[in-house]
Amino acid sequence: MNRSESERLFRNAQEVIPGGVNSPVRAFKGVGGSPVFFATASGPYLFDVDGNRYVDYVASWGPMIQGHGFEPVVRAIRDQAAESVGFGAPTKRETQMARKIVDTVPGIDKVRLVNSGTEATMSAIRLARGFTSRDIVIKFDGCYHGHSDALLAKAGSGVLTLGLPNSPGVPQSVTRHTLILPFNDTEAVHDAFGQYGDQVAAVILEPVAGNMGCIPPLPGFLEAVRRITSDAGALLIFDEVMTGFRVARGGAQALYGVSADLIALGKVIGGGLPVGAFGGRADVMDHIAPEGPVYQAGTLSGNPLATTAGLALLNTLDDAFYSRLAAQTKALTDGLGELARGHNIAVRINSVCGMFSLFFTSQAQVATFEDVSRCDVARYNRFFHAMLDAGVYFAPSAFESAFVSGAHTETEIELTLAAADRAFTQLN
Ligand code: KE4
Repeated sequence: MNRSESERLFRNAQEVIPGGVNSPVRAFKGVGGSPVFFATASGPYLFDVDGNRYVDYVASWGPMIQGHGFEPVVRAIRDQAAESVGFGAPTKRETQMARKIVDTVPGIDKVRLVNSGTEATMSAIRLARGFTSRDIVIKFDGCYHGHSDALLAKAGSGVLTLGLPNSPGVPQSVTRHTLILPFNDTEAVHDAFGQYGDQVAAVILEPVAGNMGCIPPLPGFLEAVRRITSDAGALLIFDEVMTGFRVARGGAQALYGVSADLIALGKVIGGGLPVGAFGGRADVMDHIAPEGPVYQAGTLSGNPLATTAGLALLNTLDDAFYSRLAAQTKALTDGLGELARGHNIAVRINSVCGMFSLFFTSQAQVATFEDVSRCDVARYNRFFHAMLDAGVYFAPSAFESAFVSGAHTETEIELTLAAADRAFTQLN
């Protein structure tokens, strides 16, 4: 497949943008080769600058849950842009967006809109620390919550030693309040609270991890974390930036029946435009300025264009939509699994409604970051490029999730399975 124009544009981009991209994963460093530059998109399809068409499973990393160029969103943006793209003052639309989130996401009494998932989780952590007057935050290995300093931490030498920076520029004085535990490890959470219990402000996790590939919670894990945090007076923060309005209409809380104290949202709620949000119990949220003392702010937070786009999308996501999305996801992942078995290729496919990952491994399950690290990344990368050349665009990293949209029909599923059949042949 000819991608010479993408390669030329990438060379140009690298002259004026670090790494040629505005977010690292886009640079294809994980899979090798030169990133694809896209020109336009429609429904489940992307079209690159060389005129090649791809079935899209990145979905702008999640937001395009109804596919690209979704008419209700396009029309809403067009109409709002003609009125104003921003005032820096309250608008009715923000209240409508907040009401939609409060009415749909369990456990959210009040919500603050921000501009990214990073802002949402960073603000939720500051709020939890302010509300509890405690400093320690517990996160899990392989979970990603954006790039705020406190969360760019890696596990210390021992499981229960406090975090070390995992990026230059992050002071150790910040990450020493961050404790990193193995995901899906209830005993580790018990032990951590045994050692730090009354110092822990919050536990933050992706209820379905999506940033080490798709890793659903093991039975009982979310319930145990909920019980342990409640007993210790710590807050439970669900980072649903990826799972919110994706894995179910009420997100992972609805899917698993476990309620958090604070929930971070992003991606889908912006309809493709920059929107994040954090919300939760009113007694906690009322600690946020100007109502309370915990400071948080944003020039474009809740701006009319982004909230209009987000609302236009959210208003189309009813229960019937999620039933169809779950069915399409299952049809695709069942088909991929069957093809891999037919080619005697060992894969483990983890999936929940609307998102999934292929792990090239013979392990019986992939449930922790350690399991993920034992998977064959080189094989994923060869699979990725074989699919790309066959016109199917998966995430350019083995440590990401693939996303299905409401625009993916049986046609796209058959195209994808036919491409996978050829790709698996090339892997043998
Ligand atoms: P943003 O600041 O990128 O809007 O959101 C950060 C974030 C927070 N929480 C979760 C669960 C997330 O998945 C993300 C961002 N996800 C990545 C992809 N896995 C965004 C893609 C990128 O970094 O370019």
